[in-house]
Amino acid sequence: MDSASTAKMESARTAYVTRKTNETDVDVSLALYQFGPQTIRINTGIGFLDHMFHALAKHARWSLEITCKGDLHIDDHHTAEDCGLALGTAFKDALGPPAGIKRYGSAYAPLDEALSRAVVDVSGRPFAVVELGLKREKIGDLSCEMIPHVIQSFAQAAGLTVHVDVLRGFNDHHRAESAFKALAVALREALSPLGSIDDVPSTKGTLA
Ligand SMILES: [Mn+2]
Repeated sequence: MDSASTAKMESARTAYVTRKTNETDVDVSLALYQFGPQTIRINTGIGFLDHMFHALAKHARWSLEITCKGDLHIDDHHTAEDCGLALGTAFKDALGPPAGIKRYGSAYAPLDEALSRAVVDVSGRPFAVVELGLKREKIGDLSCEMIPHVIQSFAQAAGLTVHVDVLRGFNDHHRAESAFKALAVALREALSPLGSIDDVPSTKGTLA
């Protein structure tokens, strides 16, 4: 792409989402195509969740800012779920009509002994199968049961079909992180420009 179309792509597919309930107050700012230096600032109040969103943004080549003030005095559930939903909404808003993109993406990402595979379809049909096989109760302050739930919440709000599997790995931190990295790389592929901006990648002629 020449620099004019690069600049156009960078400015076009961005979103700002705020989601406020009695349980959480989330702000998300997302730029899906960041060709220059990325800005990534994540503060959800849950360190390991920040680490996962940071890995996702970094390897998807997004600029992403998330701040959340959630009811962590209860537990991590609302914060983790609502951050996933808000990020998904931002993704959907930023992308707009899913034209001029490859649509499908798949990737493997290792992290030392751990290996994950992610397959995504920017389909407008939310469906998530997430098999992480985590054994610990928590990683840092994030419950392991919430980790697949974050990916499911993101996929649901974003309108993505995702299949994420951790294929092997002993260390749960590595397993989870490799899953987010694989998802990031798969999304980067799925969003890669293909054809013209009027080109809807569907035989049906629409992805809604
Ligand atoms: Mn790590």
